[in-house]
Amino acid sequence: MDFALTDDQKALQETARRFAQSEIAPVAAQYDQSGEFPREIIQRAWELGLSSTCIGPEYGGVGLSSVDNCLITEELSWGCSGFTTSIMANDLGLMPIVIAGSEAQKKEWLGWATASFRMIAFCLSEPNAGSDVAGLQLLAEKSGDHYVLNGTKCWITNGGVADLYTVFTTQDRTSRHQGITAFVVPSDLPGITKGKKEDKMGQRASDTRVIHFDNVRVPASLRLGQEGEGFKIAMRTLDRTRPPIGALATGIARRALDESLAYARERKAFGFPIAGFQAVQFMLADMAKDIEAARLLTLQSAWLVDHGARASKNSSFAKCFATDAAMRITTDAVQIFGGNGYTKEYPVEKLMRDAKLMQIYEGTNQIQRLVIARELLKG
Ligand code: COS
Repeated sequence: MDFALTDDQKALQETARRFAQSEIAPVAAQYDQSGEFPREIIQRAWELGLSSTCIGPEYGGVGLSSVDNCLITEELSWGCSGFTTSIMANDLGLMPIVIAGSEAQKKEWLGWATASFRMIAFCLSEPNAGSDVAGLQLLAEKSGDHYVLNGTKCWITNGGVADLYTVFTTQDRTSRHQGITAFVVPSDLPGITKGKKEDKMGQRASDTRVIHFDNVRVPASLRLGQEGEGFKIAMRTLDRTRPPIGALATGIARRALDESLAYARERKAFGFPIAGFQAVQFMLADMAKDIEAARLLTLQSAWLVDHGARASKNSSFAKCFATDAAMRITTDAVQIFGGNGYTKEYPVEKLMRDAKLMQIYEGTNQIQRLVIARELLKG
């Protein structure tokens, strides 16, 4: 077992770290306040090869491994998880094409996504089907050589800014997972309308919206895989995209620890820096220990993905553990900062708000536990 990174991985990590420190962190609070989408900065991340990393070189992409992607993601998220969610959502949106696209579809759409800067969104959740994917209702009715899409998606990251959606539909609302079919859908097709940007508690730089599909005619050539294969495409996608969510959470947690260490060394109480008090030291020690565990689980699940194994259980370990840890760690960071931590003058309240979303998106942590338990009980 070798825990050492290769020289290429170190260089990649360094590129992402410098980008996060110089381009993201200095403006993160400003975008958090305004809720604007930082398009130029996201584009620069793409230009550096830090976004859409799952596209292989045969289609013009950088073709990073899942481990490489996790290394980048942790660094970017140290700068701001809202920016990083927008960057990583491109890979989430592209992954169904990587997994299930025909060679012709890959050439067309992955090639298109590398030819110039494009934003992508993964459209799975609906107002009445978040955790229960098999219950989704967006209807795709066959009409000659087209499908006609009607329904609504919600909580779509990059929803308002995406050029392309991967959309999960049903052809029969009663047939649960067996009726689900996936499509590649250009976002400018007639009948697609975008709701307002959600006014979120955290990760406010990322653009999250409702998307309505009203008689949207999608050519049959844009169907991914066969009719009825959409559910498994979605599940296989999430198996691969949950490790980077672990990395995103680890980045938030690492930032909270860095801020806490600096503050604890400086802030005095009873005549001494609070870093000298065991009550604070124990919190710092727990933070560091949990960050290390989160990173190891994350990289292990990414390694399994890279080795072609079905990584459902380990991806859920990583997503669930790292995001719960980030919530605890950012809450403790606010505690270490005391009253100051509860104000926007200091960076830790934003980290705590940002961390909360991590326990909810890409499958709530209750769903992760359900996936883990089912895998265990399979025997
Ligand atoms: N890879 C491949 N196939 C999978 C799979 C996976 N990871 N997980 C399930 N399947 C298959 C099952 O083997 C089963 O196949 P058969 O019909 O051939 O037996 C089929 O898919 C249905 O699986 P299951 O019965 O487990 O489906 P459920 O409806 O019970 O739902 C959960 C499973 C809850 C795990 C799923 O709905 C889920 O992941 N929900 C959370 C969604 C989510 O993360 N949303 C976030 C928004 S996207 S950012």
